[in-house]
Order: sequence, then C-alpha cells, then structure tokens
Amino acid sequence: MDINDIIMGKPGEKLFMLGNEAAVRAVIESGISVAATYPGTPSSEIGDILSKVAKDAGIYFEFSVNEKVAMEVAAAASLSGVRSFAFMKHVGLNVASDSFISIPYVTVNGGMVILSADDPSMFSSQNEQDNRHYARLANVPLLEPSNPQEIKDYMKLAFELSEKYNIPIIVRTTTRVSHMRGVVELDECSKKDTANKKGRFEKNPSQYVPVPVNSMRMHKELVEKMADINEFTNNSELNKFYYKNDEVFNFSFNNELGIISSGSSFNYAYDVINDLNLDVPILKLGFTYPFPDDIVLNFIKDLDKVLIAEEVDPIMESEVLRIVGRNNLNVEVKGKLDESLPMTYEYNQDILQNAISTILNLNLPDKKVRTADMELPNRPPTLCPGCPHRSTYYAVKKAIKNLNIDEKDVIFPSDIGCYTLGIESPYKTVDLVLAMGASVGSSCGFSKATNQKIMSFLGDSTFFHSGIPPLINAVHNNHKFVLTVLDNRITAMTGGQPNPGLPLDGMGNEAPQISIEEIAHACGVDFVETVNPEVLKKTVSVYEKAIKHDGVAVVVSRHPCTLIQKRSSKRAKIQIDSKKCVKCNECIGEFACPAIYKNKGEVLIDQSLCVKCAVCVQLCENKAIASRM
Ligand SMILES: Cc1ncc(C[n+]2csc(CCOP(=O)(O)OP(=O)(O)O)c2C)c(N)n1
Ligand code: SF4
Ligand code: SF4
Repeated sequence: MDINDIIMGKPGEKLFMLGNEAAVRAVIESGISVAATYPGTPSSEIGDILSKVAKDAGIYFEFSVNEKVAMEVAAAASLSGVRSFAFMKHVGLNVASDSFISIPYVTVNGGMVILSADDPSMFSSQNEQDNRHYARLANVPLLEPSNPQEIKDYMKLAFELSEKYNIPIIVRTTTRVSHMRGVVELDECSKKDTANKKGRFEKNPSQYVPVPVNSMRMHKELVEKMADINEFTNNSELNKFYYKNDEVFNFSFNNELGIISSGSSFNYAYDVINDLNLDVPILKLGFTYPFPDDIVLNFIKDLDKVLIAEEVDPIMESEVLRIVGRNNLNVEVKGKLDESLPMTYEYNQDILQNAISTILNLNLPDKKVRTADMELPNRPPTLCPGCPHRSTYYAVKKAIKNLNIDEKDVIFPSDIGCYTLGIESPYKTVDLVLAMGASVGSSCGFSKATNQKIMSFLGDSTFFHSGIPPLINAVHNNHKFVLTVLDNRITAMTGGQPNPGLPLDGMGNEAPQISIEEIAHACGVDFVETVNPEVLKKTVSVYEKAIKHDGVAVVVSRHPCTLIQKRSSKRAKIQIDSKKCVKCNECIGEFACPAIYKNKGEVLIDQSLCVKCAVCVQLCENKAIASRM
C-alpha cells in the first residue's frame, strides 16, 4: 500500500491495511493535533509512518526522548484543548507510568488516546507483561481491538469518549493485531480547521495540580467517573455476541459451553467454532475495562461452562470468577487458572481447538501446537557484517587481554539495542540486562558491591532515553566503571529512527544535535574519549587508558550503523591470501564477522556479505587479509 493512501484515501474506499497503518488513519480521521512516541516494536511503524505523513496531515509529531516525555507532551496538548495521541510498546508504559497515572486525576480536555502495543511471546521484548493491568492501576478505560478495522473504529470512539468523560483512554493491541493486515473502510478525514490547530491552556490549579488537598478530591471523582463509564461499557456496541457464524443480539444462551474473548484470541476462537461448526456462542469483549459485568452475567448465567480466551494474564477470567461468586452461579469457569489454556505466550487456533475439544469431549486428535518453547533449528541472531558494535567489543576484549586482566573478573552490564547481540560467542559482553538505561544504574551497584572491573554498554538512543540520570548518580557517588556509548548514529534495533544525537527531528526537519560528550562532561565525568571502532589500534589503546582510570570513564564509540553507512562501491575487495594465512582462527573465532568463513580448512570471505569495512585487515597479525582490486 502506498503510504500516501493513508492520508489521501477517500471516504468509502477500502484499503488493505496493517493494524499500525489503521492507527495512523484513525488519528487523521479524528483530527488530532499532537502525537508523540518513543519507538518500540510492535508499535514502531505508527511512528515511522507518522514521521512521513504528519506534516501533510496537519499533525505535530515527535519522537520524544523517552515514553514518559511522550506521555507528558500528549497530556499537555490535551489540556490545551486539542486532541493528542501517545503510543508505545508495552514496556514503554512502565517508563511513562509515573506521569500516566496522574493524568486521569488532573483530567484531560482534548481527546487523549494512549496506544499500548503488547508483545505476547516476546518476539522483540524482554518480557511479556499484560498492560491491561495499567487500566486498573490508573483507573482508565481500556479498549481491545481484534483487527485493523477495529483499531481504526475503536480509536475514533476512544477520542470521543475521552472528551465526553475527560479521561485518557488506552487502546491495547498485541503484536498480531498491530502487524496483521485486513480490509479497512475509510471515513471522512478531520475537517481542515483542525489541521495545525493550536489550543489554549486555561489555568485551573485546583484541577491540574494534584497536591494532597486536591488529589484526595480527584481520586474520589475519578472512582465515581469510572462507575459512570461502567454504565456505558454495559451498553457498548463494542461488546458483541456471535453464534453460528453471525453476530447476534441475544444476551443469554443455555448451551453447554460459551466463550468470552478479546483481541487476537477472539479471532482464533471464532475460527475454531466456525471450522468445527460447534454450537458454542461467543461473547467478544471490545470494551474490557471497566468490566461489563451486566453483559457477562447475562451471557453466562444459563451456560454449563464458560471458557475465557485472553492473552496474557487471566484478567477477564478473574473478573468472571468474581461475577460467578457474587451471583452464586452454577457455571464452570475454564481458562488459564484451571490450566485449560496455557498461562504464557501468545495463543493460536491450535491452542484454542485443543482446549475446546477437551472441554467438550470432542476427542479430536491433539493439534501439535506451535509455541515459543518448541525445538527449532538454532539460528541465533547476529550482528551484521561491518557492524561497528562488533569492532568495539573486539577492541574492549583486546584491551582487557593486553592488561592481563582475567575476563572472568570483568562484569559487562549491558542494555537494550542491537548491541545486546554481544551476548553470543565469541563476544560474551552482555552479563546483565534489566531495562533501557539499566546498564549505567546496575554498574553503580556492581561498582560498590564488588571489586571486579565493570565495563558497561549502551547505545546512543538508550543514552538519551534513560542513561543520563544514572550517569550523574555514578559521578556524584564516586562509582568506578567504564561506560561505552555505542553511538551508531541511529536507533537501529527498532528500524532506524532518529534520536537527539542527530541533526534531524521526527518530522524530517533540521534539529540541533545534542552532544553525548558534552553531556558526559556536564555530568561531571572527567574521562571522556571518542573513538572510531573501525580504527582498531587507537580504540584498543583508549580502552586500556579507560580501564586504568580511577573513576567513571566514558568512551563514545562512534561509527554509523552499517545499514546507513554509505561506502563507495569502488572500494577494493577484501580478500585472504591463503599462502599468508596460518589458520590462527582470530578472524573467525574472536572477531566472528559473518562474511568470513572456512571451507575445507581454508579461510575465505563471502563477497556478497562483506561491506569492506577493513577491520579484519587490521586484526590479522600475519597480514593475510588485505584489500585487492
Ligand atoms: C522502555 C523501552 N522502550 C522501547 C524499547 C524498544 N527498543 C529496544 S532497543 C531500543 C533502542 C535501540 O537504540 P540504541 O540504544 O541506539 O541501540 P542500537 O540498536 O542502535 O544499537 C529501543 C527503542 C524498549 N525495549 N524499552
Ligand atoms: S542494524 Fe546496524 S547496529 Fe544493528 S547489527 Fe546491523 S550494523 Fe549493527
Ligand atoms: S572487511 Fe572483513 S570484517 Fe569487514 S565486513 Fe568484510 S570480511 Fe567482515
């Protein structure tokens, strides 16, 4: 699909859209003025598309420095009376949570929607948390679309609800829903007068400043507001009944089994029931918090059993158990808690079919379920050929060796980015990862709790995101470690978004570059050196000095990611002279560039992979590797 169709598509037109594309169309149709994010899969495409279309759509868009700032940008815009949108991957909401939880207290004015993209099965995340918990924690309504059309429809409704009740609304997607394609029917785009619209903030401290005297009142008001919204959810058309292939308008069924589901799980449950032509009604919940007790009670009261199909935690299941208990119902609740369905990982049609077959004694052959813990051929991800992170790791390990330090005595706290691939052999430069920025904070802890050398790593985007406060902490508290900022001039892992170190903002405008070195100096670091990791000898010697430094040393290892580095195609080929090669294995065993391989004992370079960075030329002590025309 042409990206311009997202703004140019006419009402009534049907486009085959990615869930994340539908989210962009939703904000354009809703006439928002401000959107902000920090990139993270599975929501990254929303930002990548907005960065291209926002200007034409009259939207201000930014890649904020982190999710908390994105949340605050959107909240301030909403308080100024314009519609705003903050979106992030699930763990991004952890970062934003401190501000997020205060927003429903201070209320919103222009509609404010927060899209949280969860990642069941952790395809690109460090955990599998279920962000539906945040709706409960913050007292915020939550909608769960199951496909791209619903993403657009639900988000549009969310802006209206947000304005009606002066509360932010969470739209929770999962990887499958964000990344699935489906037909989306377009509606009218926002009127031209909302484009580039500026709002006005009207002062009202008793409403916008949650000091205790105000927040006591605000919390009560919020709880009362959620009770009103609960009335709405009980009548919401986002909660639908399906029976025998069709949407139906019955409220109660007296079948042996009924299913309650939401999000992607609904798609799987629906397909199983239709494929097997089963006499099983489904209640699809789209508005899942506040939980629509009345609808659920009506649906389950005459059933023998109800299966709750949801990803990730048994949240709806616990709500249903509460309703069953409170109403003394005689219905058996099946789901994660009684092990009818697995507690972890995303679902699929096979998982749902096995569960339904067992519950109804259908005796269908067990489907061999595809799950994340299946045994698959071992193909570990690896740094690209010519990746600057590899050269940095090689230089760090050389420096440690040159100083006769046992690598077992060096701790490598690391962080989240392409460089986390340093966990693999031969580098093994990743000993601990907690969350973005935690390399620096954990280095502080190791520095006081052990006598080991500490060499930590984080990327340029991660440094700006959350590396700066712990660096100040390190200097102020006299910690001792070497921190490498792997500055590859991009946020590579999430697809190449800009960050404050680049002279470009999220809408492609020129922007002031923020200097990592100046920040490190300003934090009080007295050892700050910059290296080009493709110049090996110099890089190794800087690391030797840094390791000997008594205090916090910052090394900025700067070289563009190979995916954005333009190298002249006229550069000479890098080749190995088999007569000079003594098969020492340094280039394969220690450096491990994927372009270098062994065939029948001979070390060779795969020219289709080699990007001619020439680092291997420098590391071969026998001068067997050289550039040759
Ligand atoms: C709180 C949070 N937000 C977003 C992400 C998604 N994410 C993973 S790594 C990364 C940044 C990577 O950029 P950088 O630190 O520059 O390292 P590079 O990948 O370029 O080597 C992001 C945004 C995340 N894991 N956690
Ligand atoms: S995308 Fe860039 S940073 Fe990531 S592994 Fe490849 S070269 Fe390295
Ligand atoms: S020049 Fe050497 S290190 Fe660089 S990509 Fe080619 S083979 Fe790999």
